[in-house]
Amino acid sequence: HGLTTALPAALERGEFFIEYQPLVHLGDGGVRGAEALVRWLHPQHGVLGPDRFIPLAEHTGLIVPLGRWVLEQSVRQARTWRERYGTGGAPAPLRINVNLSPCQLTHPGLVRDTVEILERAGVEPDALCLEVTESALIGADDDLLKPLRRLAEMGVDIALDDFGTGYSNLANLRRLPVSILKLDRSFTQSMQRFPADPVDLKIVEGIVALAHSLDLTVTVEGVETGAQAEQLRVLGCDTAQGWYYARPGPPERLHDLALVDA
Ligand code: G
Ligand code: G
Ligand code: MN
Ligand code: NA
Repeated sequence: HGLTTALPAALERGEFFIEYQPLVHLGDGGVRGAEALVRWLHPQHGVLGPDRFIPLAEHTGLIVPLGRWVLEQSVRQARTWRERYGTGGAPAPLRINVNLSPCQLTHPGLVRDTVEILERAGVEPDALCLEVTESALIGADDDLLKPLRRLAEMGVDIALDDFGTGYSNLANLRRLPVSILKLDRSFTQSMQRFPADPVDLKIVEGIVALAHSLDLTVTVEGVETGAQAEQLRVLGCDTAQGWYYARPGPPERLHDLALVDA
C-alpha cells in the first residue's frame, strides 16, 4: 500500500499537523480546552483525515512515534494557551485531550514518555486528558489497565471515547481508571429529530445519572445546533464538542472564542 510505505518518511518530513476542536462547558458556554486531531498533508493527495492513515499506522507500529509526536505537540500547545490566557501568574485552566490507540496502551514506554513530555513542556498532569475508546478497554485485563491507572494517579484524566457504541457492561466502568465519559455522536444525532425519541432521552438521562453517581463527568460529541446543546444541558451533560461551537481548526482559532476563567 502506497500510503503505508510513505508513513515513516512523512513523519520525518513534518507532513503531519494537528487541528484542535474546542471543548465547551454547557453550563456557562466557556471554552475549557480542546481535542487534538491529527491530519496528514500528503504531497500528492492533499489533507488526509485520521481515518485514512491511523489504521495503517497502527498496523505498522508507526502509531507509537506518531502518537508521541501528537502528544508532544499538543501538550506544548496547551502550555501556550495556558500562559496566554492565564491571570495573575496562574495558568488558565485550559486542558488538552489527546487520542490514544490501543497499541499505544500496550507499549511499555507510555507512562515514561507521557511524564517526560509533560515535564519538558512544564504542563501539569491535570491539564492532560487521554482519550481511549470504549472498545479498546472491553475485556481489558489488569496489565493493560496498569499504565492508565498510573497516569490517572498522577492526575492525568482518562476519557472513555465513543461511549455507548461498544458493548461494555456499565458495571465494568467502576473497574476502569476513567474520569470522563465521551458520549458518542450517535446520541447527539438522535436529539436532532424533533420531537426527540423519548427513549433516547431516557437513555442519555440514565447514562448521565450513572456517570455522575460514579463521579465521572460527561462530554457530548457532535453538537451541531443550539437546540441540541440546550437539550443535552438539561439532561445533565457537562461539556460539549461539535460544529455548533467550532469545527476542528488551527490553534489560533481557540483565541477567537470567548474564554472563561473558572
Ligand atoms: O479528525 P476527525 O474528526 O475525522 O477524527 C476521526 C477520529 O480519528 C477521531 O475520533 C479519533 O478517534 C481519531 N484520531 C484523531 N487524531 C488522532 C490521534 O492523534 N491518534 C489516534 N490514535 N487517533 C486519532
Ligand atoms: O475522537 P473522535 O473519533 O470522536 O473524533 C471526532 C470526529 O467527529 C472527528 O472526525 C470530527 O471531525 C467529527 N466531528 C466533530 N464535531 C462534529 C459534529 O458536530 N458533527 C459531525 N457530524 N461530526 C463532527
Ligand atoms: Mn476522541
Ligand atoms: Na469520539
